[in-house]
Amino acid sequence: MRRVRDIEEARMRKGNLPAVGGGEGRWEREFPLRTVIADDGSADPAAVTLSDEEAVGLYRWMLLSREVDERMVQLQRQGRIAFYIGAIGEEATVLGTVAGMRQQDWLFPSYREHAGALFRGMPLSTFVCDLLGNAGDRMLGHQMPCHEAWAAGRFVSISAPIATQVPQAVGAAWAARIRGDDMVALTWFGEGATSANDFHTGANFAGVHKIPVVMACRNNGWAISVPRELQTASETIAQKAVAYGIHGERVDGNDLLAVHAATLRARERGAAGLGPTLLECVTYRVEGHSTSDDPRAYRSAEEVEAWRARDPILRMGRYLGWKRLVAAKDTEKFRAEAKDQVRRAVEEAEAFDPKPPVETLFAGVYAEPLWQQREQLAELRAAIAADPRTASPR
Ligand SMILES: Cc1ncc(C[n+]2csc(CCOP(=O)(O)OP(=O)(O)O)c2C)c(N)n1
Repeated sequence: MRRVRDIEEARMRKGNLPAVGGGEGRWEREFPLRTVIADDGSADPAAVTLSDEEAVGLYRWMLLSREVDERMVQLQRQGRIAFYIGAIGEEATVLGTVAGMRQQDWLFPSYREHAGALFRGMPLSTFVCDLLGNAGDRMLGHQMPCHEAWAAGRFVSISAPIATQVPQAVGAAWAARIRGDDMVALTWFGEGATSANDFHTGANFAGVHKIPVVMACRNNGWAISVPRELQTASETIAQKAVAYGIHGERVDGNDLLAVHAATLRARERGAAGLGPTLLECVTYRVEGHSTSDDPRAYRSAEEVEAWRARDPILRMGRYLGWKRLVAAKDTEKFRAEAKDQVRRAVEEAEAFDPKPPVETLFAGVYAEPLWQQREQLAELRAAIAADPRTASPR
């Protein structure tokens, strides 16, 4: 605990930039933090890779993502869902990257990128059904809540075991290249995941074989209660690319335009046969790790407040204001619409039966149920017939 406090104090001395590198040396210069939106909201038009319409659209996606996260935490607190893990403060990183990819590209998320699934067409009510594990849940209640997949949108299942999605993305991209498909895979992970074996396995293989993959690191400063500085002695995450002979970049992850432009560059490199990119998006996890976490136990309110002031939604709002595309009253309207959209989705989801049919308990496990499964199912049916509360959700 003492050590964490020392780290926080050091961060504050540096202008409270926990995730902007642990030192002031060579690597921060070698991998400069790229930004597009200036503090006053202005941007160099030559650096902007989104049309006005796309920029407004993505702003609305960020607002929706925020609303979803806030509402789902409320549902968890009310006991209506069991668990939630959101991306408050990381919206520009998630949406800037997914919007920089093409529809044919497969996405390999960690566990905070729900906005990516929604952006790729997963209906919001289906997402909520998944959280409820009810009859509308496409995972049939087999997954942990908050572990959605959306195959139609090429969004692979959320992956809780740290960094396992990295070699999976590399493998999928390799397969696509062998088949001659124009597909670049995108995978997301936290900075903590760059200490895990699978990150290294994936990065190494992708480097050797020049695999078309965008490795997007959401450097949000914390791996649950472990600060970035205790996670890795690297000054930046981007510099880890050097060890694998791959391209690395570091962008301001709270600047949607910077993230989008960097993703386009990374995708282009991959598609052109130049191999993977490790894209470090410097952002901050403003809330707890998940609904099971209380970050007040291990970090100061001061640090969090300083990051709230750097909110990616405010930043994008300033840009759109500078462009005269969105005024404060428009934001209020967008917010109200997002709220309504989420309210309707929750209503629709809660109208489903609270559990998937009992027959689906073993669905998708074996092509033909095993005798043991048939026996267990018969036993369960008998128990439900004897006392229907056996099947009740709570
Ligand atoms: C292999 C494995 N070890 C440990 C965990 C427990 N765990 C869940 S999230 C997490 C921290 C991950 O931090 P980071 O990669 O920085 O991502 P963030 O949560 O900050 O987005 C840990 C240790 C796990 N899910 N999988």
